Amino acid sequence: MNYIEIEKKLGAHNYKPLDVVLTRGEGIWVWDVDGNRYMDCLSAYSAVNQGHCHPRIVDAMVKQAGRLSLTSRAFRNDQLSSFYQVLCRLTNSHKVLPMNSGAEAVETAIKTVRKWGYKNRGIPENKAEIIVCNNNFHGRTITIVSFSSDASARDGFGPFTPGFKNIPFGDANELADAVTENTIAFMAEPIQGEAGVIIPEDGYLKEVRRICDENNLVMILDEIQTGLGRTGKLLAEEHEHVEADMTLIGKALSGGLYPVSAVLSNTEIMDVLNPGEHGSTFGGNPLACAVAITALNVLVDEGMIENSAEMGNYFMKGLSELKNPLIREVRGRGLMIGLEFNPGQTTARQYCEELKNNGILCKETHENIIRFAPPLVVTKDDIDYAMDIIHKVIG
Ligand code: IF1
Repeated sequence: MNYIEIEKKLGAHNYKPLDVVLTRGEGIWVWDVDGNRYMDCLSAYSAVNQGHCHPRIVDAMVKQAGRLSLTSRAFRNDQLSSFYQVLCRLTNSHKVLPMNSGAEAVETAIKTVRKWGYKNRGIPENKAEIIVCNNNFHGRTITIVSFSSDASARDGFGPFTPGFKNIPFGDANELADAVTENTIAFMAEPIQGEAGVIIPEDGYLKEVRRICDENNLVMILDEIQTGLGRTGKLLAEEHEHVEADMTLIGKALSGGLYPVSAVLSNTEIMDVLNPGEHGSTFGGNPLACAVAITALNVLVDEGMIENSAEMGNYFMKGLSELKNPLIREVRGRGLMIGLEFNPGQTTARQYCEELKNNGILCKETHENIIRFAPPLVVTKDDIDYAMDIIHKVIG
């Protein structure tokens, strides 16, 4: 069967994947339809932090699928309360609003803080303003691409949603300068993922926290990619000992088995929502909740967060020994790692193709950055295995 030809003929061309057709996964490994094995160094953009087809999560999913999958929120189900408890206990949050995709969590946060701005801050109608960062990636809905600074995410998709102001990422002074009387919130990724694993200077989030407090702004952190162990902490905000008012999680919340996202919030903000004002058919369904409860427990019980910190350092040490003169920088936190080449001198894509041909799957971001983000169950031996190949391919 010609998978690729059929996809090209019948599918929308909104992706340019590596030409590898996968059929099976286990832990850090995936197999293609010809039986070749690859080490997954992308983890579905951090959605499979717990490793492919984690047996405990699969088991929870299969059991719940055979019992009750969906009630809608017209009725209650017996999994939702446990999901809330596990999540609030782990993240120290007051309240949860469950959704499905990451983009829906972002949209939910935007709706909620706008309402909070009008109700609690007395912002004049339709004037609420949210400050966001250049080179952000928060998803692909019309409202979200309205504040993207990436031309390809926006071109041809207007008219856009107003109410956003963009500032450079990583400079808290820019935030302080951008605040107006109608500013209600600041939203950012703690480490920018799609932008190329951009890590702000130590102290940035702490300073952002201070400015948000000073101006009564809601601090929203999009931890959809950085959260759930990826950076070596449960949430990346912990590296700076700060707590956002709203935290968005998704991706690995299900270990990659099902789309599950959530908005975590304090009570004051979440309480502005009343029945009928927001929701989703599938949000908070029992199947999603059962899967997410187990995905969270697995992350903690099996020491994956600590392993991410330790193996991240080991992985980065290996990469820092590369001799290729075109390498500009290796940076990362935990197992969220970027390898940047000098722009214009080579393409990251060609190395990704060559790595794929040698049994390592990873993906370029922009033309000159490779992202390495294996599942958090990776071991030293696995990294040694990968590093031999990476050194052979990249030099
Ligand atoms: C694709 C990128 C990564 C995210 C953050 C929200 C969302 C994402 C910080 C939206 C999603 C995904 C989307 C996926 C590729 C991937 C991605 F390259 F596009 F930018 F990871 F870096 N906030 N990121 O990273 O979550 O609605 O997709 O569940 O193919 O678009 P979603």
